[in-house]
Amino acid sequence: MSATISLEELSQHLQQLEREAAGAIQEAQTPAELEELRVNLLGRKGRLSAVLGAMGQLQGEERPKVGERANRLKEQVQHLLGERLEHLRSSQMRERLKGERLDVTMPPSAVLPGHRHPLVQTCEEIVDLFAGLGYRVSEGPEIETDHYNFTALNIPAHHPARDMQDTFYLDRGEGRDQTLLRTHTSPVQIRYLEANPPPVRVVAPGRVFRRDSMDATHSPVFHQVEVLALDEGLDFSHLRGTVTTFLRAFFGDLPVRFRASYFPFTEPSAEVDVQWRGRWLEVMGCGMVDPAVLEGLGIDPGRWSGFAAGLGVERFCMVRHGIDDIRRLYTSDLRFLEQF
Ligand code: 2NL
Repeated sequence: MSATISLEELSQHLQQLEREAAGAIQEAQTPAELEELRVNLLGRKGRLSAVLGAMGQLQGEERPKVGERANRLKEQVQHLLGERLEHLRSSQMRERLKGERLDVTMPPSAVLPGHRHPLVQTCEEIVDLFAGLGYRVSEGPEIETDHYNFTALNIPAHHPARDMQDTFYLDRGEGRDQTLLRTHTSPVQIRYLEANPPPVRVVAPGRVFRRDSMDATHSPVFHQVEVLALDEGLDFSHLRGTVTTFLRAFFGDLPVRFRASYFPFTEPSAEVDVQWRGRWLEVMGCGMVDPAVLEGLGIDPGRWSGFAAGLGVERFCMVRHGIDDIRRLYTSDLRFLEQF
């Protein structure tokens, strides 16, 4: 006859199992470890099953007592496993939240700050300088008509700027109503003069369009700022003083020179150069508003005179920052843009 097991011994086994289980569960560090424990303790081939298996050796009336005891132990172990699992999960979540915490009070100097695109910064700076001289800021449509973009500016019928090669013409309209993408922001000033009697000081920033292929110095879309002053008694010295003051405010105190030039909408006209790092660079065009432009608007050129100037924002931005390729300003390369 095989060695029998007494009720006493089985009870001790169960007690020992209870102690060991409680200790092991408290020490488990991961849900996976807990699952392993559950299989070892409560699984079909686990410790509790082994104890229950030995129950067959007990006398009939003793079995229910041990059975009841074993069932209580099973429930207790399940409860402890559940508690520990809950605890591990919530501390895991606490750790994760600690790592993902966002400190909304952190000062901006501690993170990489966002900023405006260099082109936008340049444009705002230019507009601000003229705003500081008393100029009103005005904007207008990017889709213009032949009349506002060319005719009102004294640009004659067969001028090269009107060529299909240079201008994006749109389908709708014909004659003076022919639509096109504006090639400069001058039409904004024509519209401003139609709505506001002189004296006028206006600065017109915006996107303009020309049929150029993209290369290091050309883009079919670029940005322009034009300024116009119209008053009694304005002459070339006012133009020269305003442009020189503006350029020195923007680039610093450097030599500025005016060269005679030609635009259909100004007479006389000039191109303006600055001496930047020892080299003369052409940066803008200007002139006294041609009397024909004023007459077209019903403004008496005998009483009112004015000056105007226009510049490319990309060029200003590139000269200021030593950027050698206009495409840099249009390719959204953050490693490049973050430098400004
Ligand atoms: C350039 C030259 C210029 C103007 C723009 C203008 C506007 C009116 C009347 C007369 Cl409403 N003139 N604008 C005048 C001279 C030059 O731009 O090189 N732009 C990039």
